[in-house]
Amino acid sequence: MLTIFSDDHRHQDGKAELCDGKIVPCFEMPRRARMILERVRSQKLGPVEPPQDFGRAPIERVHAPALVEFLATAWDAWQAAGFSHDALPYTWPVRRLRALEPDAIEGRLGYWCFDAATPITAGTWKAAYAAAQVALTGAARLSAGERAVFALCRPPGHHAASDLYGGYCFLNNAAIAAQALRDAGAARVAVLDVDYHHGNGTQEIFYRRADVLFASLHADPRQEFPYFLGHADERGEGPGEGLNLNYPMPQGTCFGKWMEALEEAYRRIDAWRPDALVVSLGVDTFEGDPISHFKLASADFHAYGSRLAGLRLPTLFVMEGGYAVEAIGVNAVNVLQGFEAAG
Ligand code: SP5
Ligand code: ZN
Repeated sequence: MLTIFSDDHRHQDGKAELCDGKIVPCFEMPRRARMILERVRSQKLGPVEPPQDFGRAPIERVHAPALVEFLATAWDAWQAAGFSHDALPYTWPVRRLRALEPDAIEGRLGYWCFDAATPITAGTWKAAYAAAQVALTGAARLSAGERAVFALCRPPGHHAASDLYGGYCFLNNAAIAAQALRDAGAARVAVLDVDYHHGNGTQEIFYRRADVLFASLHADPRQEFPYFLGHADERGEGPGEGLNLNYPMPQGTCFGKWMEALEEAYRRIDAWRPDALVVSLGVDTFEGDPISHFKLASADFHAYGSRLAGLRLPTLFVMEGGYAVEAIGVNAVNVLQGFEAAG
């Protein structure tokens, strides 16, 4: 399988995030991508190629230009305000307040970002932009006839909505790729999100769309981040009614139960007859993940990778979460090898 990778991911190297009331070192770190790349190489998964540059236009097919401009300029504004440490928000326009963008960068962060765990650093834009180009290059190769491509994106993307970032995500790589597949001629694209956390950003972007189906297996938002989206009764709206499929599961879920949800999502995707599949590949469902609570073992990743090949669709794997850094390469590449083993 072809892997697309950009070394520019290393420019997102945040120092700290707010986690359960404590400032802790960022879980989303450069070593994650290095470990995955190392495993791709040692397992001889296939060639590794750098991304092409498709510019900002395909990013703005799913994101508000104002968010993209904010991300591209926030660090400069932060520096101009006299700060040199990572930029995190601390006030948000929640209910009873007004969602008007203020002038002060300290307030603008809370306007555009929904959590206090996604630091903007000097290199954030460079890294996030590169990750989007990695996803776009993967989509282009799929459109050109590849059976499957691995977009080794970092930072991740599935929590980023059309005009909101957060959850370690800045640009929604999977949504950008799905839209690019549509624009290259695929009439229907399915996005299957297997990250431990709900893909709230992807859901929002395609919620009213009849041409993109979104299915997500994740920890119940009543128990887990992102807390405020991802319930089973969110089924899409208008032309997208019935094309948003959420499978929330309790903390402690084992592979058997998880696989039952995957089978249900599989049937729905298969019955919808899409032209391409985008997999938001988070491996934070692993039993050893430091911030998550599902119980998948490394071999389980190989098993469900094999199952995904059964859909017989051109498939783009887009890397999302996974924080057990020593195992992340094995787990991610196991999915890809399982897929390939099943043809
Ligand atoms: C892409 C992705 O996986 N983003 C996940 C963002 C999760 N951020 C919140 C983490 C909160 C962890 N709190 C539980 C700590 C357990 N000791
Ligand atoms: Zn996650």
